[in-house]
Amino acid sequence: MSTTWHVLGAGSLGTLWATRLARASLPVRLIVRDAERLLSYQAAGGLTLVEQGEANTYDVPGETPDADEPIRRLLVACKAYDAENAVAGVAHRLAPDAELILLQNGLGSQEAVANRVPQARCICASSTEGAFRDGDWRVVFAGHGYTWLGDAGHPVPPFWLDDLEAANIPHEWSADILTRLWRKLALNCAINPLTVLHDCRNGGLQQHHCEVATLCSELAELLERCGQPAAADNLQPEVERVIHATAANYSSMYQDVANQRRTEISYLLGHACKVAERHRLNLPHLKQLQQRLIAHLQRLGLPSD
Ligand code: NAD
Ligand code: KPL
Repeated sequence: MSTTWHVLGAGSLGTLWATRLARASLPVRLIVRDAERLLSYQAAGGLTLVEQGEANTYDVPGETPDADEPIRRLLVACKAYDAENAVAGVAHRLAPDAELILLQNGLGSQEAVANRVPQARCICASSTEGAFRDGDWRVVFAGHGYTWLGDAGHPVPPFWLDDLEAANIPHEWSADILTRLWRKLALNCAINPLTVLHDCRNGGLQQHHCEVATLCSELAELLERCGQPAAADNLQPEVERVIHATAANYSSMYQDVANQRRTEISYLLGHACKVAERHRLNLPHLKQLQQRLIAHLQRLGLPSD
């Protein structure tokens, strides 16, 4: 009998994973916030995944954090700023051999979760898949990609990667997951805040080449200093390649701001600035970018943490 996948967070990525696991006949349960959300979920009749215009609904059983069943495998699919609290809400149910898969972008939330549940194995993920919600309990699979998974403290891959294979979730076990997370964080820091401040698509940053280059050079300095030289390697050409390849897209932070949603700033630029400070590294442009972004979010009445 396969171990049940408990999915915490019925948003874009949580639904994308839960529906594909369910489609492969693997046992999945969805943990929603509270009894009210559970009623709403049950009334909807399941989770809907829209792929290439075709919608399919999967009757994934739902439950609240205070359900009885012990949790052995937990997919944490909340935003970075919600992850620690959400995990704290189910910590009492974690089995002694529990494993957590953390889907959060950026850095900082993974450590906070791991400290909260020191007995559990925490596996970090970095994903280039794209999905968005077009209704309650409904998600559109918008961009095919890949998910890298890894455990910085324990290089042996878990046996349940077979479940991901069966569910057609493209993935790879990564021995250097921290390097991948830092590289993605650096890309996001060089691109996302500027798209918000210049109010443009990613391609609009081609007009701000010098500003991007200066940020890349400071980010590379930070990566070198915090023991991630591989993540610093050729950062600027990679940022320019991504700007070009995604020229027509709005960055995820741009979309959050446009939809008046809280951003993950503290786990991206905020984390970079915090680590720089810890290393007594002076990165004036990065710091100024953080201050400009915070001021911008505050002007819009959005949380700046
Ligand atoms: P989302 O906002 O769509 O979903 C998060 C869900 O978690 C929401 O439904 C929210 O209600 C739920 N949640 C929060 N606290 C909870 C709690 N205590 N109990 C139960 N549920 C709770 O977010 P998302 O877009 O799926 O992003 C999740 C993470 O994945 C983020 O860090 C994001 O940056 C990253 N990511 C997202 C995408 C994407 O395409 N959406 C791609 C790559 C990475
Ligand atoms: O990941 C991204 C995002 O928008 O969050 C890209 C497209 C790489 C821009 O930083």
